[in-house]
Amino acid sequence: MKDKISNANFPKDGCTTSQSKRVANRVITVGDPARLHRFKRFLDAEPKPFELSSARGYTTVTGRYRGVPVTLIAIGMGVAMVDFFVREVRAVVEGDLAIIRFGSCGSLTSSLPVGSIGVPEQAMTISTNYAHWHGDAAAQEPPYLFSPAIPADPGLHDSLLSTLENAVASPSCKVHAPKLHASADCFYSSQGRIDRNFADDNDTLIDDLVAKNPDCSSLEMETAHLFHLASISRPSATPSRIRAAACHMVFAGRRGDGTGDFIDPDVVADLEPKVGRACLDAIIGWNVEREHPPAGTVWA
Ligand code: R1P
Ligand code: URA
Repeated sequence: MKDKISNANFPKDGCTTSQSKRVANRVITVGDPARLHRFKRFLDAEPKPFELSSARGYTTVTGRYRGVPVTLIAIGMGVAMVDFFVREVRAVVEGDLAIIRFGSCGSLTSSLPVGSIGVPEQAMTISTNYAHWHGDAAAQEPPYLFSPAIPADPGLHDSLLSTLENAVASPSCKVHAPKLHASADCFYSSQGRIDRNFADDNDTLIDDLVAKNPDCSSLEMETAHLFHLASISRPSATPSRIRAAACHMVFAGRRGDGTGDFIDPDVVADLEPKVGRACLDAIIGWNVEREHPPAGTVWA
């Protein structure tokens, strides 16, 4: 079944994302390739990590961390990029996949201040409802749609949370486990940023979101789709599972007391390597069933 899917739908020599088959069962994904380049130095020097940047904007580094095969992949921004990444990695990796996303977010509550870390238990989506602007029933349609909550893998979430609490938490950096995070399909309109050049109809979006989802604490763009794909992956067909969890550094205050706050670059420089290392520690500590070393000479 898996071969059929790969052969029919995916390029023969690796994927659109150009990860080829050199992807480990344990994956850390970030958005920004610069973030990936800053923490790929944590990988073991030997065997020399495999590295590939694709024309489609993915950067993949596969190496070992404390002897365990791990892949780091920078995917850029947005739902489409997560979707290519997860589906194409699933198509080429045998066995279970454990994926941790390490990203940044905006905060909707003063209990998750700028400079803290959120490790959400669940994530929902905020999607542009095009029917609000187009078609016969436009007047009746709301501009944005809120999905139900989609859980992270509870075990991987707990393991990531406790690793971050031990390694990163300090008086100046709290590690929280918000019940709910939201991933929007855009950075501006569907995250409630006002742009007078467009009729986004989003002036009340953040208030509506929080009124309907009082637990929703933060906003970014990819995590909910990652949790969604992990939860609908078909263990019986592959046969294997995808387990996913995420942590976000809070970059911006979007609501309440912290509105307008933005993280200091020095705080990012201090936090990012600690969080990156904690993600690596959590992923290698996780028990991956049916683990296969990635293909390629250094892995033989
Ligand atoms: C927006 O600036 C980007 O930052 C966040 C959002 O999800 C979006 O991709 O993620 P990264 O910090 O992973 O880039
Ligand atoms: N990433 C987002 O998508 N939104 C924010 O507010 C901050 C980071």
